[in-house]
Amino acid sequence: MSTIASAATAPPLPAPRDPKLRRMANAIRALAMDAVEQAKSGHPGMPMGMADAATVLFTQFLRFDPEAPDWPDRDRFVLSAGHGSMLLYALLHLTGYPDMTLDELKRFRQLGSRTAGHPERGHASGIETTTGPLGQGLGNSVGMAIAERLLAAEFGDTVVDHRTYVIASDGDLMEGVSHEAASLAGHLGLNKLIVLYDDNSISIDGPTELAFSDDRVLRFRAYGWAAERIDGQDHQAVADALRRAQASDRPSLIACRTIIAFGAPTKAGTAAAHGAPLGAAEIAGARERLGWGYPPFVVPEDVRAEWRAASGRGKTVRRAWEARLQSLPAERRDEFLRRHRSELPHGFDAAIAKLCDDFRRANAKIATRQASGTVLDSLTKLVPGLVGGSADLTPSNNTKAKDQKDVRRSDFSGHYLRYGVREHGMAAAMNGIALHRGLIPYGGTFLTFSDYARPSIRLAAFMGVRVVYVMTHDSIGLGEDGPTHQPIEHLAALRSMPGLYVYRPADAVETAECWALALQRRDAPSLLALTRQALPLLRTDGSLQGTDRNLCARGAYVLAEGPHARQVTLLATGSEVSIAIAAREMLARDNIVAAVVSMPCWELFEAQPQAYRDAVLGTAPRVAVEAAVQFGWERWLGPRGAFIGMTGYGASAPGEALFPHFGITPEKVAEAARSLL
Ligand SMILES: Cc1ncc(C[n+]2csc(CCOP(=O)(O)OP(=O)(O)O)c2C)c(N)n1
Repeated sequence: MSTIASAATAPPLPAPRDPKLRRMANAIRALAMDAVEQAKSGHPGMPMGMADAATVLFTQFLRFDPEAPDWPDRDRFVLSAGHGSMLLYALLHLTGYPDMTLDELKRFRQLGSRTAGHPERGHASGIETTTGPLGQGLGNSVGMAIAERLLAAEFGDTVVDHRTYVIASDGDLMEGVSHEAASLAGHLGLNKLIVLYDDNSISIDGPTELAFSDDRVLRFRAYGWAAERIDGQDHQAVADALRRAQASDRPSLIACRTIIAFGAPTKAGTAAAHGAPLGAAEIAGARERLGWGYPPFVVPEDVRAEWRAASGRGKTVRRAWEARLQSLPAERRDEFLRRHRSELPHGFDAAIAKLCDDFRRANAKIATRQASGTVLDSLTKLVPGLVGGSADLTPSNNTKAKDQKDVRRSDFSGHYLRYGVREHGMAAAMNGIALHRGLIPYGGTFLTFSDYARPSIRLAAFMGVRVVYVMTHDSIGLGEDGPTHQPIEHLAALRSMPGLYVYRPADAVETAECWALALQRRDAPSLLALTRQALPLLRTDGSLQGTDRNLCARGAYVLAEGPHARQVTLLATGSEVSIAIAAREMLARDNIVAAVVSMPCWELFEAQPQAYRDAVLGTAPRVAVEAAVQFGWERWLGPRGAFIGMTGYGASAPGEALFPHFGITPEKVAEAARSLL
């Protein structure tokens, strides 16, 4: 006789303590089952397991208002286990977010619907961040909680006083980025961060014990969190735990023991319910066991009314907040609102122009990382929303401005974050800070370690958020640290990422211009690739460049033109622009006319009209020089081009020795140019 339960023989469900809340949760369960079934794709298990905990959170704790989804002092809710997106869509629908209609639920995972497979940001109001790649949401939530503390310290807790709630899964807690993020959150004592962990012991491969045996509660306690285990399907237990978490002086992890696909007669508690439709028989059995006798996508009026009543609470809270905002002095209020509109302050352009002038006047040979530090010394005073930081490379990245104070556990009045050696956690937190709004995060590491942050950089690009990566030591020019630290393929890899603006300025003036462009672009991340080694100032000629025009804004421009029609065009970025300039002088001695094009940002250049691009690139043969792999340069070289750069990894030696060693010199560039004539 088979011991496997069938839909007919499955034991009845235990009676819930609170039948009303269970019915409200069952609405989520039914919508999740139905939408996944209709799409023939998706993840019903997690929404069904966490429906009770989510119902308690949304009806009794979370402060939100579907009529004003972006109200600045709302609580933030992050679904880090983004595969369970039907949980969020069902919640947004039931609480009355106008974007989330029943039709959208019926179009789950279809082209052009608001209900993407994972809760992608921007598709529908009420979604704070996209979290398909596990662990990212937790990282984002740490950034959001940091942003809340920083803004509260600046504007006061009468206008900034909200919490960040997260639902995370086993997968989230396995991912490395969540370890980094949790460790940082514990260190900073982010007590308004509350994570409901769906402790269902199931992942795709089967029971989590196959691969996951650390004690999560003890681990989070060791990070400095308050952590406890509860029955995640007991509404009272969830509410009590949330109340304790709200009162805690540290971030909280509430491990909610749940049953994946709770209610499903045979698939509950199994990996089969994780990521596939349950099937008609199983759904019918679940409806029966849950006492949900309604057709697909039908939510009875009494349940709908309960949900609406619960979400109606938010309006009163929001209105009270608006009144408090009005009571701020006008100037503070304007500043608060300007910051939330992501606008830069008046005087920004003038400050950049002055920085360029100062660099020109000083005409000093400095590294672009040093120029970046000088830019920050000035901009952090003018742009109070800038929040800097570095993954433990502050003195190398020059990311800390003179007047910036460290953010500390007990003091969030500073604007500089010591992220520790946590590049991925930093990048994920930066996304959260930017998504929160009100602040502009920038963070530093070595360019080669962009790989350690790449999944979060990709999400920044994908979501279109303004974060600035300050990535120094951008080539073999960094020298002695050797090939592990010398980026080779990184520029190509980063340039291949849609939506990311990669800047590689050639001198101090270009560095200031690229910083301006990065901050002016509200809807995309930017990455500044900066040198460790000193570079000569190239933009010395104010009359050629104009003092008030940002030449980097078009991505590439002619830095040096011939006295006559050019015979060759030398293309370069960053530290190699000065090599190209030197090559041009060598060629001039042989009466060969060469133009030098500086290309600090390919993405901006690509966006220029064809006529501009043609004029800059010219019709003469081209030689490109960049201390990196050629990959990608083909598009600029044309049919008769040559590339001078790297073909393999670097070496440990002083930077000045490495450029000749790898043949990246003016002589080689000139030689390549001659060979094309
Ligand atoms: C970084 C990353 N790796 C892999 C996946 C694919 N994936 C989606 S859910 C999941 C694990 C599911 O287990 P769990 O997190 O416990 O979720 P549950 O089964 O409880 O819904 C995996 C590996 C992913 N979304 N992100």
